[in-house]
Amino acid sequence: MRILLTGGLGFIGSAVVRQAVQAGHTVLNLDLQTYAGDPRTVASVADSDLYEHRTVDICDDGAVRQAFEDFFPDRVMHLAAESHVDRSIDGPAEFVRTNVVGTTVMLQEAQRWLTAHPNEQFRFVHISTDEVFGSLTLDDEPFCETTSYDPRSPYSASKAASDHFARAWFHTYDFPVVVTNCSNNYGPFQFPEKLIPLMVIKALNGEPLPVYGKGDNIRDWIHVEDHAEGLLQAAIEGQAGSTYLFGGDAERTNIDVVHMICDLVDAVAGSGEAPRRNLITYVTDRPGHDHRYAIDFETTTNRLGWKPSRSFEDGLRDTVQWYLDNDDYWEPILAGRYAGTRLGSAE
Ligand code: NAD
Ligand code: TDX
Repeated sequence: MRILLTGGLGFIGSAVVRQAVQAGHTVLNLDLQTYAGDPRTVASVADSDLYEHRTVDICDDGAVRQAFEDFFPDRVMHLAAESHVDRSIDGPAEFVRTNVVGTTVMLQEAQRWLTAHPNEQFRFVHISTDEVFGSLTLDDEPFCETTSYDPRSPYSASKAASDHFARAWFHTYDFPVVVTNCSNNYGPFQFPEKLIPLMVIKALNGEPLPVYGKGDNIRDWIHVEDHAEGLLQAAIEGQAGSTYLFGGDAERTNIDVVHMICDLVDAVAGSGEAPRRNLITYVTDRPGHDHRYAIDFETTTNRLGWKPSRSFEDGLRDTVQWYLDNDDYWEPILAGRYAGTRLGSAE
């Protein structure tokens, strides 16, 4: 495939780039390199003839149009976004710009290009999140393809809007859109504002571990490499107009996740600060904090043959080890563009 991919210097996009290039696909990566983008995430493939990066804002229609004209893609994989719920509480406007306006620019320029260069194989894969479906109680059934949208944070509202625009392009213009919605990802190269890397790094440094509210919120965790495999399969085989859900089959409360991280860090990093469970500090809850997300991905398994291959226990152990071995990835970030401070407390 010739994949025009957005957001490929970020956490999930870079995993897709690494897998795609290793599988022999040609990738043009459009990424503005915001605070969340980092070229080190794709260093392993950056010298390949199959890979090119351009510093492009997805809201810049001229630059996006030029990329289509130069590259002649047969797939678009659109991952560029503002992705952190807490930042969306502090500054929602940027989420509207990137996630809503940026997505419509990508759809418009892709459609313009496809109209001029018809290709039956062409797919526009729009990558989204389970947060668009809202918040579950313990008794609710997991989200599925037909669950109604009920976004509750500025982040999830902006992603929901972008999903609606993607589907509108399919229904209105017969443009071959595929939408994917996935649960919480974890793994190497995740920016340290997110729960798992933040807790691992703070535990390694012997700092307080800020758990929001009572720590009883539930997330379904999927390893980023499992998600990237699913996304590439959806790009290859996905039916235009279809939605594919990806989940990790690993629902955990936040406090259970933090306990696991404390115990793993105690085991791999030595006993200096042990037991690190003593570092846990309950802090003011996230405003509008969604209680539970859970995904029923059986239809995706039936249609794509995909299911996650890594258990949360194995994946989390490997991830903790990765952050321990790669302090040269996160130490400069903490010394520069994100110091590990609380975001989105609305205080
Ligand atoms: P990330 O924040 O790690 O990376 C986002 C990337 O987009 C960065 O490289 C950034 O430089 C780039 N970007 C931001 N604004 C841009 C712009 N205007 N133009 C071009 N590039 C821009 O995000 P992530 O966690 O890798 O998430 C990727 C996608 O997957 C997002 O669409 C997100 O909503 C979705 N998603 C994430 C998760 C998760 O758990 N992280 C789960 C499901 C879905
Ligand atoms: O310091 C923290 N303490 C804490 O208790 C942080 C950063 C988070 N939390 C809680 C909030 C959530 O219940 O941990 C849970 C996970 O938080 P995040 O890592 O911020 O993820 P979440 O808000 O669930 O959203 C993530 O999953 C879906 C991604 O950031 C989104 O991009 C994705 O769409």
